[in-house]
Amino acid sequence: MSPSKRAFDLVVAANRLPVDRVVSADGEVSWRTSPGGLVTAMESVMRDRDGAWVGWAGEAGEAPEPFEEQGMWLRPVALSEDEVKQYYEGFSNDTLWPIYHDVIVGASFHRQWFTQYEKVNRRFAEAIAEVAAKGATVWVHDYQLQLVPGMVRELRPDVRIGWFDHIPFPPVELFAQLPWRRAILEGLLGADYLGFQRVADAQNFVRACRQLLGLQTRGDTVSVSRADDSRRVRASAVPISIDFKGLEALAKEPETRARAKEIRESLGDPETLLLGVDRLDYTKGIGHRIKAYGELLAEDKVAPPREVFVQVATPSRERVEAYQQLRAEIEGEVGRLNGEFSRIGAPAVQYLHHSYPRREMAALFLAADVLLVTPLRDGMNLVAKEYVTCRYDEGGALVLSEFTGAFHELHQAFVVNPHDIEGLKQGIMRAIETPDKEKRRLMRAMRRRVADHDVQRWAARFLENLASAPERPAPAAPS
Ligand code: GDG
Repeated sequence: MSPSKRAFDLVVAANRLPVDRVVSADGEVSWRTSPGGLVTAMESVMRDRDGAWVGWAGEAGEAPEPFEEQGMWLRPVALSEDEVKQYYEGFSNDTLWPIYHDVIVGASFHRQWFTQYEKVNRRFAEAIAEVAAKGATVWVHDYQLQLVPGMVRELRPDVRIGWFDHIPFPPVELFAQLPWRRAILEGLLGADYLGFQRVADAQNFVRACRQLLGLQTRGDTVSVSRADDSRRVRASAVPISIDFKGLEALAKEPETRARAKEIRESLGDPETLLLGVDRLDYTKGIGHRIKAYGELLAEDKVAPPREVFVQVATPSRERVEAYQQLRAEIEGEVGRLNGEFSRIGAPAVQYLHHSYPRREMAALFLAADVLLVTPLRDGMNLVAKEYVTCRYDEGGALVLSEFTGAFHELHQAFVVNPHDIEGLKQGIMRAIETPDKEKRRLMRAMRRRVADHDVQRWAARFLENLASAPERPAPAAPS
């Protein structure tokens, strides 16, 4: 069989391939595993299986030929410059992302963007159909590929199709704004099983099917009944997690621990090091966090160098206007606080618009006394789980927004509503002032939760749910 005609029992599809193209100084091209939760999660699933991954390689233009990398068959999907603008930056990140995150910023609706979204989703579906073996399991990821399940079913009725939603699924009142709501729901209903981060997300989806498509629903199951297609589709919560063992081992390495110590020293060994780590995204509540911290500085409840606040804001979606505006706002606010409250050698806020290697992230987590996770809406928030995972010493405290998926699992966090600035300030102060012994107890409980519900368990649960999804009813006997 020629390499381009290989067929696989497990096919994963996500907007991006799990690798980045690296070109060395002498022009040699190689591929490096890209950082991020999805990749780490799926790596462990793909490791022992005969699996293929369908996704965009990250550069506009022609796609590289399919290739094998780290035991996976990678099938790149091409995107033109226009498609990147309209399918990815436009429809995915400027229409769907705001609607699915409670319209924290307004969504833009352009018919042309949806046309491109449909076109690209079809290209993904065709690539999946090409590499899936007979009866294969197909696992589609996230909001960029919501039409893919239906398209794959048309092309390949023999395969089993699952979809996992990494972000929230909005209440029907918001979802209903989308002029393309019917196409999206019908696309998703092409799957046998749909996985969501929270029970509420799965319920929102089921309700949308009932109210907008008039379908019958019962509990977590939607009945699709068309002349040519009569099935039941299940939608339930399978919250994502992280590779607990792998990350904890990295945090325990002497090099990471030494780096954590060095970070604290270089910040003047503060009594309390507060940390935020987020993609620079308006969903993450970075502005609310900075506002609350600014008021604590003004009230002299915190002061550098006794308290130090480090905010890592990883560059993200820099060509989308809302993200450019957000960056200007956050950087203006950080500048204002530093102008007012910094002392020579002791800045009030240390702001870093960079992305860092994994070890550096683990060292930062290990160094931080308080982690601030204050999103206005977030599917899960892996950073919260990574923090408790790195704290093998049971030190540290987590301030956690109730609008994250993680809130539904990490009950021992210092819970805040980021819209309530007074409450947020109190949450931060409680995290600083609670006695260490009590904080240790809380941290221990959160660590147990993540250790028991790690990413391997998440993937296994998703695949079990997919395998046991309601079977297609036997076709009626001819009369
Ligand atoms: C979406 C959903 C859901 C960040 N900066 C660096 C870096 N990161 C890593 C973090 C973490 C991941 O990126 C970010 O994951 P989050 O869950 O916090 O947020 P999103 O990117 O919005 O992810 C979210 C997730 O999908 C999974 O389903 O939880 O709700 O929005 O792993 O550590 N990693 C490195 N350098 C950085 O500078 N190495």
